[in-house]
Amino acid sequence: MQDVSLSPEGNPLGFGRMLRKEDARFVRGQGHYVDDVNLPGMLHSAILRSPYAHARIVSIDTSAAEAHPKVKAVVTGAMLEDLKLAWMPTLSGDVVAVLATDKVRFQGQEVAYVIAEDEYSARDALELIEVEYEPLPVVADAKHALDPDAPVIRDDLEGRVDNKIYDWEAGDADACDAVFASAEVVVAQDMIYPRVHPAPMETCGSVAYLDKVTGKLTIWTTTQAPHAHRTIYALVAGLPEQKIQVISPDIGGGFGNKVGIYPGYVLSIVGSIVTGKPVKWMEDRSENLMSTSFARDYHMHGEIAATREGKILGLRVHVLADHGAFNGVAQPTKFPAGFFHIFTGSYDYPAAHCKVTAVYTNKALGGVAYACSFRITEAVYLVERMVTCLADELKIDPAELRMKNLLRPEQFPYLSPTGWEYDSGDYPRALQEAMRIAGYDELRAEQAARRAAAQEPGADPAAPLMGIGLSFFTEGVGAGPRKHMDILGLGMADGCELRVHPTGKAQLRLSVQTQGQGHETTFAQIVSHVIGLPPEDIEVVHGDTDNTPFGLGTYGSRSTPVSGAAAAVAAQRVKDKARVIAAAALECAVEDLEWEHGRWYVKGDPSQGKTIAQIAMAAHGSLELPEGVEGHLDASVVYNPPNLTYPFGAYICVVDVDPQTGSVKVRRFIAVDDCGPRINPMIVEGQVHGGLADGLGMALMEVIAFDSDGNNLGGSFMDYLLPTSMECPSWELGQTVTPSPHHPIGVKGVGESATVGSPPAVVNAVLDALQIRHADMPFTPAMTWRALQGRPMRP
Ligand code: MCN
Ligand code: CUN
Repeated sequence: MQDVSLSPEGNPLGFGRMLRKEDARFVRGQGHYVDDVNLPGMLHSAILRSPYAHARIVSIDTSAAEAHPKVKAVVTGAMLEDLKLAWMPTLSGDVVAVLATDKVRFQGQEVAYVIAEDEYSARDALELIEVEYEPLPVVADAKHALDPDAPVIRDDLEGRVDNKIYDWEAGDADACDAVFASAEVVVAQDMIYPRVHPAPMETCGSVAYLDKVTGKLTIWTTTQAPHAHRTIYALVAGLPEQKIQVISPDIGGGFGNKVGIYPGYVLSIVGSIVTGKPVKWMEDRSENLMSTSFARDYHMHGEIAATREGKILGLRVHVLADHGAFNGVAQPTKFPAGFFHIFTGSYDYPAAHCKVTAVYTNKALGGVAYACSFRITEAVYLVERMVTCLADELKIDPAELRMKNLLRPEQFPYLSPTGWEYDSGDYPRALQEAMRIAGYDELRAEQAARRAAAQEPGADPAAPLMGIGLSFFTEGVGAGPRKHMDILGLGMADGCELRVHPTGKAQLRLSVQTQGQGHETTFAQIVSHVIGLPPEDIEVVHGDTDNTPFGLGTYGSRSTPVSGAAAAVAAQRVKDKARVIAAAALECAVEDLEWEHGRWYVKGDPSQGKTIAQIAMAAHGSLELPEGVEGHLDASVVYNPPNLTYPFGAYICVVDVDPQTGSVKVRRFIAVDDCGPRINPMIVEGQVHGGLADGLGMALMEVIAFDSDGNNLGGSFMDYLLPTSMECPSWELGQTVTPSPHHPIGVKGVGESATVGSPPAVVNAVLDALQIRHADMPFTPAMTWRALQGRPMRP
């Protein structure tokens, strides 16, 4: 594997550092996003949203808005009911209102839709719509959603008498209870993973055009899964699928925010049907923060059992999951709590059980999103907090306790107590590497010296409190296989097509969709790695359902594990076919050919050979090919992954807390990631940097809180704080490389790893500094200060 340094001489063949191909347009401001789509005669639109979290709609008067000179149409839920479009399915089999008809169920819910000549008129006209609401009691706190007197939020669903969505369990409860009953030590801890938001730079939007002559519907939209969206539009609107084209141009970040289908997308289609014109809908920042997929909102009770020496025996957990007013979670159907049941983490013990109770509340829908890996974020936070609490209880160094319990390399493939088969790993090595980079022993010595100094008479009361936090994570990314994993019945496999043109330049068509991850670069590198064409000669096509094969899209860090495997297999097929063609051209037997990167040659006579480009020309020419071999040089693959890939990592965070203000400074952050071989180490590092910033943000700043009336208190960037470079330290990265045994080129996903792994490291560091067993994130200065005073925490 080469790791060619970035150089002006050109790009590496295959794996290695290479500047992103897409940056040529991005750094010139030439990216093309949904809001850059402008069609002749295009109209604009805006959505009226509910100011109440829970209220009956008594009446809606749209007459003044309709009279606005620039308004073309006003749409209400009642009109959609006539079209049978008032409700649509969510990704988890619930239904959600496109426009509210009977009630509004969260603040920010869609109530009416205005289409006008320009965006400003559309927004002005929203203010002319008169809605009479009758406010209802609100469920703002998941802990009270199941109270006997709680109002039933989803009275639209037949036979509903309460707010429970489901109870779901994994693991062996009896075996787990037996272990806990006889364990020497049991530590219990409640913790909340607060509601946070992916907040991509570009908000969500779409431009829809239904051409009434051809019957073709074209939708330019912010989607991480164009093919799945197309199928769902076909099912919802009853339009023929071959007449629907979903185009996802450049996307300014997704982070899970663009997996689902939002009412706004459907409304832009309705707008085009009603007006006969293309209609654009783009939400603003507050709409994005208030109404599109939030993440987490898990209230967890964990219990960990161990021997006095620190051997972990079992872990059990009960989760209260706040799903908001509609169950809109995006995850494989069989797993209502996503992959949360991977919560046993990276350690070796047999007893585990979890129960997840999900409830409706008067909040926006969502539940996954924000680099969630289908809830592995919550799982890793739980186990890494529990292990740290156990270390505190046993007075054992948290690194030592982890080292004692980590799975050993010879245990792989490892079947976890909740049924996951971890593919490969060398965990102790990764933790040792992180401790080496950190200088762990010296850090602990410094901390001890500082603590001792603080006890001296006349010690400086403003001296920072130093904390060291660890986390070790195992991720499972790359969903399917399709037998076990589907979304709304669509199996999780991905297609890929590779065409090598006569002149030896290639085109690779993907079913996944990049939102900043650099697929145009890394997928070209995958093909280059296998067939030896330079990456710049391989054009990656994605994000247009008319021009790419079907597949489930980009989320859960699945692109490289699934679609990347498809690309590698397609390239391998091209290479195999090239061998047959080379044999015909060189008039020798296939077995007599030897491969060197990019070229087949005759064994023993390297001068007699054909490059892939030469073979491509021959494949399209008049060369006589053997029986059964078709001309041209291309391949088409559907890859159904046999298992997830299991990347892992060891993170160490060092913080200094100001005891007088509660402000937390992250002094150092060491991240050792193992995602198998790195296709493009620069891109992997960028993914890790981004994820670490996310994790730091969640641990220290980000939370979408609600008041008791269900008012969203995080609806703008004034209240919903995101980290900037000012809060981030200079990340210190390391790596180990453990290939996946089942992936054709051994790679594992990495896109969400750092977001999954870093929050517990930061939280563990802050609590270590405060010398407190537990307090809930985010550790804003106020929250940290309050924790220091021993006061109860509140958001
Ligand atoms: N890669 C690599 N070597 C590996 C593994 C990955 O070079 N061993 C490269 C990949 O080829 C790809 C990138 O790293 O270019 C991320 O790959 P992967 O882990 O397969 O993740 P996906 O491409 O499926 O991206 C999804 C993931 C998710 S789910 C979220 S959320 C998130 C993340 O990516 N959203 C992002 N990172 C993001 N980065 C940006 N800039 N924008 C987002 O919206
Ligand atoms: Cu869960 S956020 Mo990413 O899978 O798109």
